[in-house]
Amino acid sequence: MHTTIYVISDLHLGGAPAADGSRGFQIFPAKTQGMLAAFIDRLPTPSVDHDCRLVIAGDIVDFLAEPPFEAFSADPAVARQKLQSIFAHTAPVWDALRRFVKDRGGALTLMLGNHDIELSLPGPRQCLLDRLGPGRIDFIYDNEACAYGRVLIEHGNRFDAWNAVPHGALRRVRSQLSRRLPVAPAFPALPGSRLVVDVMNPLKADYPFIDLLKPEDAGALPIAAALGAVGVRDVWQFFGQFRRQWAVDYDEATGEPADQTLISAGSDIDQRMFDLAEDLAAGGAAGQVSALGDALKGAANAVQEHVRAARRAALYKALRGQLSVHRNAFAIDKEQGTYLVPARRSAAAGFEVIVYGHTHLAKRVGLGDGDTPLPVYLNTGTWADLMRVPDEVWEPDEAIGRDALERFVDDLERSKLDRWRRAVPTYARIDLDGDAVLAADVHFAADDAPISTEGLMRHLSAESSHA
Ligand SMILES: [Mn+2]
Repeated sequence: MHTTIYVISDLHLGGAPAADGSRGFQIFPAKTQGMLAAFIDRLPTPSVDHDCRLVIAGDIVDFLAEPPFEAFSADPAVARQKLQSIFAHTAPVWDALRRFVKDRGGALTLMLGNHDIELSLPGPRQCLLDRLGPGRIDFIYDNEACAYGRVLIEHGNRFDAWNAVPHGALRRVRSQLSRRLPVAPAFPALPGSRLVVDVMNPLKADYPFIDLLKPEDAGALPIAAALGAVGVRDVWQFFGQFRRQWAVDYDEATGEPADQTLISAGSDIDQRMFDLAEDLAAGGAAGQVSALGDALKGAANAVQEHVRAARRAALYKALRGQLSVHRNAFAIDKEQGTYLVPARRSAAAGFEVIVYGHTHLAKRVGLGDGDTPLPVYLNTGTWADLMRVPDEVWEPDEAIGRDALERFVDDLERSKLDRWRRAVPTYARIDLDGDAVLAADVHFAADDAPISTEGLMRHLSAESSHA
């Protein structure tokens, strides 16, 4: 029996379009919805000797983009309403999934991420299944990974200290909710979600690019501080408390991400990013920035010229402070240790293909000795929009870098985001004969070509098709 498994992730479906028809809180605009629906309709129809499975490996929808904005929608009725609103704004995708499952007999596996944990609550979960079925549908939560023979698939957030879900706590919430009993203690919002709702969302009116910075971790702190965000210190403190209080709740069976070699809690990078953020919020010209943080909540674009200049200087410092993180973002064969270390551990346990999402950056990294195609680590990338900072910003020559940044920020402030913002949808495809892996790679959805760094740069810099 042949099986082809397609894996996509990080759709972040949700958010209402703005009143003027622009994207508003959507990072998955209508055009990409059409592409995704076409992709799903193109998937092979299963036959007696060839099965076809689609796995959507987390961050399917984005509850953080739905008003009223909160880091976790604890009230299941509210979560349900948000899900209905998401269905209404992204109907072509759900219609295509339903055709695949119900009309064509395709197998669909849904996995929980970190922006869609409310999907696991009893009410929303039933809503989701009703929208898609009947048919062969699995919904995987409670921190289980998906294993198909020697293929391991997971969202990848459990290795990210800002966005790992305390699944033990989430399971207790569900157990209470299913009996309509009061939930105590309340489910703790994730630090990454607090960062989105408390720090980044208020910046969106003036700096719509802010929600393209993924995943939400310490790297966003200096940028937010540079843009005059309030609440950076609060979120940092919350992060520290959260780690101490909930570390035991990540994986009840093995305690795995409590293992400091796997999860990057309190790492040097986190501390350095926070220090830089503090520095930017307190120091010199940028000091005026925070003092005027309230301007952000008032009329959009009411930011004065001298504040704007201060913010640019601070933003330049913030971006330059993250050079090492950004440099390899679009190199498809370079992945952070945060994800490679656990992927290697899974390879050592016998898996030949390890697939994560979450980072929004498509990758293919060989885990074997030499050039053997297996074992391999794949990252599915994202169908949500990506933002590329122009290369010149990283130039060793500061004058060139500053100049490039000036132009970049000009565009961002004028909401000419289209020049820097692209959807470059990707998917992983794994072909199996029984348990034997015949092929495993990540492809561009636009032309089905295997990903390459050159191809990715070409897609990112292509003339905007959004405009
Ligand atoms: Mn995620």
